[in-house]
Amino acid sequence: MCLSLDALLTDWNGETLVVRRDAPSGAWIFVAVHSTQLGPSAGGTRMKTYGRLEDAAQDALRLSAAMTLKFAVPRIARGGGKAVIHIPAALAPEERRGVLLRYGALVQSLGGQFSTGPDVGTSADDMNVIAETAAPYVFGRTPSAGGAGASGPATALGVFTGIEVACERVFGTASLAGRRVLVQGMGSVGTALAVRLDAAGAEVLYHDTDEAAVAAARDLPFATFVPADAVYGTACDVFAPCALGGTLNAASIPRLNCRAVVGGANNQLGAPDDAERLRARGILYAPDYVVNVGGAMAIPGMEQDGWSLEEADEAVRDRVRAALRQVFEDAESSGTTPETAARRLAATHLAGAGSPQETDATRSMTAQTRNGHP
Ligand code: PPY
Repeated sequence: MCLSLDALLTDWNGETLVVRRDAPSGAWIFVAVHSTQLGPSAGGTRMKTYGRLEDAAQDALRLSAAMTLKFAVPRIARGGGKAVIHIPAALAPEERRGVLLRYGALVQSLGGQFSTGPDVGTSADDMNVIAETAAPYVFGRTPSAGGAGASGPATALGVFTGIEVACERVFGTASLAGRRVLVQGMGSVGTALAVRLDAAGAEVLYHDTDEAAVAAARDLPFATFVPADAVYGTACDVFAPCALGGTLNAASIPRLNCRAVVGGANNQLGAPDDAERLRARGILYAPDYVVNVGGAMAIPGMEQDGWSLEEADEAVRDRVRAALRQVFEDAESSGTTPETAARRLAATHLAGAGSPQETDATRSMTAQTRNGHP
């Protein structure tokens, strides 16, 4: 469904939206700062081709709101933001570099209100380029450029921990030995998750719509490919959405044949009702932003707070485990869905930092629109 910009902005309870037309490439850049209540905002830069401009804006707005929840649940002192670069078509390397440099200058002009990192369609190498014009507001550069590298492995560690917590709740043991997990999407998070699951003795099934990703996954001899029409119906213990958002919806949920859903993708629920749909089917859902915080926790932790890799891994494991256990317990004791329990937890943490967010009284939004040229 495509919403008007009016509806998108009215529904979004964030702070600032910057819109920039990149004339040389024909790209549109959206930087959405949803909240700076807990600290300056941070969030990845997503780069892809959308059907319509509204779709790109919607992605930036929704993803920025998810980042606020992601940081608020484990009480990380950052706010939610996200950037989307909507490119008209695949760009030649020099054109791509040009867009990233001009985008970096835009990030720099925000003066630290927004810092960025990798997301779908951008890599650690891209962060190196963006940092040429946006430093110090860039996370996740390559180690050779002084960064902590790709965020996928840390995100996968958090998702893996979430799967353990869900299994502990559903089966009475966190051990993954012999558990069957279906990974939807074999990008950087899905692949790292599959490797961890195999090392823990789980049986790994996977699907990806992209032929190159499937070809790469063939290098993982332990993983079994599942065709597109069997993704939702295949029997498994845990279904792990690690591709794009919206895969849990009115069409897919009735087909699921699993006990729990725990994955790395952002915004997995197509609509708010889908959390209740999952609960009605007896499927335990781990809210995406509770378990996919690993990259956003570990990379800034290592680059800004001086954590070692071991300290970052420990922080991701401990904080995801504690948060998800609490969310499941709160959901059970209050007779609600884990999604509602997690939102309440985030709201409590946000309220503790200052005035409560997400109430009608504080639902103020200032949309600042810029249409400029570099
Ligand atoms: C996300 O978790 O969705 C991100 O945006 C990743 C991120 C955010 C901030 C710094 C590094 C990675």
